[in-house]
Amino acid sequence: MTHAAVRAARPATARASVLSAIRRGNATTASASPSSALTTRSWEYIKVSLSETGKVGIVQLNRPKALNALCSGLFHELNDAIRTLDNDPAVGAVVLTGLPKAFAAGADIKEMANTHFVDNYKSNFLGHWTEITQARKPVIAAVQGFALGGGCELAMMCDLIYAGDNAKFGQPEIKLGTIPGAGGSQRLVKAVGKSKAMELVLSGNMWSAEEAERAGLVARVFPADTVVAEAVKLGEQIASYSQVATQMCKEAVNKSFELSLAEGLHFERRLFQATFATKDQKEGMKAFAEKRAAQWTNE
Ligand code: CO8
Repeated sequence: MTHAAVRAARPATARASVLSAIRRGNATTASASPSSALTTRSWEYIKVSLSETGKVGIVQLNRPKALNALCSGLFHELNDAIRTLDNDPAVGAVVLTGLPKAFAAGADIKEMANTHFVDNYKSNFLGHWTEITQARKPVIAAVQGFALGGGCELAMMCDLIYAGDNAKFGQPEIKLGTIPGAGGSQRLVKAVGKSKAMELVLSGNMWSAEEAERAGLVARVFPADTVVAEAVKLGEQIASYSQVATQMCKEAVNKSFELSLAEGLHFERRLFQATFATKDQKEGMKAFAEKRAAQWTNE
């Protein structure tokens, strides 16, 4: 679908209501949630808000002077926020976004430029970057502007990527005399295949949002100013389902990266069978037969 068609297909009122849902300070229904403390905490590198329903956590990388370069402190804050949102029963999904010009322009080059191998090795330098991949709740990346190096890798650590039409994806580490260090040579291959990954990693070139979508890196492209609202809308949809089934869906899809087809199918079948031990499966199928909306208890 073209951007014009996407715009036309979305009623203005729906757009407005989604946008109003992410206005900061509008999280009235969420005040009882453990995550509400995140929205008032004083952060140095991020901002956290909740959707109007309180069911979607929105984490915004906010280091504008450095185009959201990913310094160590930023990752500590990000991990704190994601951990709290992930452990909050009121939250069903998380959106991770950046600024209009940059989702993140990579690891902080100035911070790491003069570090050395032995120290980095001993301290497991940047090892805490991958904590976001441990989240059990779905994390949706909403990317505007540059997603380069570690920024592209961070987006790939999320469960799926929505891109604004101004997004630029790349792994330019080769231009700095180094290589991708957080998935650019691994997750990228799984997302787009060897030839396209090689081209991006070896050239250091950037892909437009359309190229990234064509390659399968990005699920959908939206006009840049609507991508966060669209990600929140998807988060609300996900949060409206059973959290148990959602967690199992995410776990099963992620296992496909690690297991052979036979092992993966075995894992999927066991999880599918396990859903029949949940109240939500009973409720979901009963509600279907009774032609009513399911009332999930997340049990
Ligand atoms: N690190 C530190 N500072 C940065 C970074 C960065 N990655 N990117 C931009 N900045 C800073 C600039 O230095 C500048 O600061 P100042 O105003 O103080 O000079 C400010 O942000 C604005 O940047 P520009 O003036 O360069 O803005 P432009 O619009 O002209 O250019 C670009 C935008 C093209 C994005 C450009 O800034 C750029 O090329 N940035 C670097 C991109 C890059 O190479 N990223 C890869 C970094 S390496 C990496 O990510 C490895 C990850 C390994 C993870 C390992 C985990 C275990």
